[in-house]
Amino acid sequence: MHHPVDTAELDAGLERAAGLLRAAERLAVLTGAGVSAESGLATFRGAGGLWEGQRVEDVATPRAFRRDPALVWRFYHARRAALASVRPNPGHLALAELERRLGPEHFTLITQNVDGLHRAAGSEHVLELHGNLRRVRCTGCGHVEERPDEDLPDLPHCDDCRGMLRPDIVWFHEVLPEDVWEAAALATAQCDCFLVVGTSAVVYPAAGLIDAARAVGAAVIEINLEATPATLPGTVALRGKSGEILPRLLELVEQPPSPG
Ligand code: BJW
Ligand code: ZN
Repeated sequence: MHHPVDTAELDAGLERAAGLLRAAERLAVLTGAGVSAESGLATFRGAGGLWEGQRVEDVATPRAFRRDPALVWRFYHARRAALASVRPNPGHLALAELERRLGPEHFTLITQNVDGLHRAAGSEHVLELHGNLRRVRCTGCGHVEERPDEDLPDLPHCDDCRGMLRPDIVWFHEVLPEDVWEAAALATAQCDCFLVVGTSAVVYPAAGLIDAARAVGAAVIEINLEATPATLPGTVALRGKSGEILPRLLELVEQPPSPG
């Protein structure tokens, strides 16, 4: 249940955000695990998160993989299996529609997510900063390939060189794919409006894009259940579920501005 004051605040925030989006020449969007929560995928941090009761260093670093690849693969086999049954939610779909409305030259979707749901929803200009769960990469020869929707052996190996395969995911202490990162930094430097959705905004360099957007004078809109380090003064903060807020925002953007 919404408190009436919260409802009024959200309505006012939505109007402001819609005005910014209508006026925007170039929009960049940064998404995180929260945008997929309503599809049934767990977020990382917080209660019920993927990392609750699990030390991040034990599963999401190159060192963890060297020490115990089977343990790391178990974590990823479970995540890959979960993908088989998930579908994009209204939040993903609203972002895809926004791209169609603004046109690909005016819209860049930067995601930290590895679930592929933005593309499944129809978004085309998607920059995946942290890789993709459906791909594997050979630790021997570097060969990357799509291996979706299939059971991999517990410890999969490369057909070419017999090297061990790993998920094509960016772990802590690893650099982001350079071309993807540069495209994201460029889209951010060129945007006049930056929309942040469902991320705790604590993982760098991704979270640094929000600061970079502010530095070039872009308006920042944040959709999240709660405040984050990205919620600086001047941020248009829309509190609630992205699967509910994004469709409402899209609807307002499509309407002519209300008088007054
Ligand atoms: C909803 C919702 C709903 C829920 N609607 N909202 C100190 C300072 C600065 C940097 C560092 C530092 N110490 C170390 C670093 C570097 C490190 C880092 O940033 N660490 C910080 C945590 C401190 N970064 C790195 O290591 C990066 N690489 C790097 O820096 O390279 C340079 C370098 C190389 C070599 C030597 C030296 C330097 C790489 C980072 C890669 C991160 N990858 C991960 C794991 C992938 C593995 C996997 O998927 O299994 O990517 S981390 C994990 O966090 C994952 C996510 O993409 C990422 C971000 O999480 P996200 O998406 O924000 O999720 P949550 O769960 O945190 O938040 C969900 C949010 O949604 C919450 O706010 C909810 O409220 C909200 N929400 N439901 C709307 N329905
Ligand atoms: Zn190989």
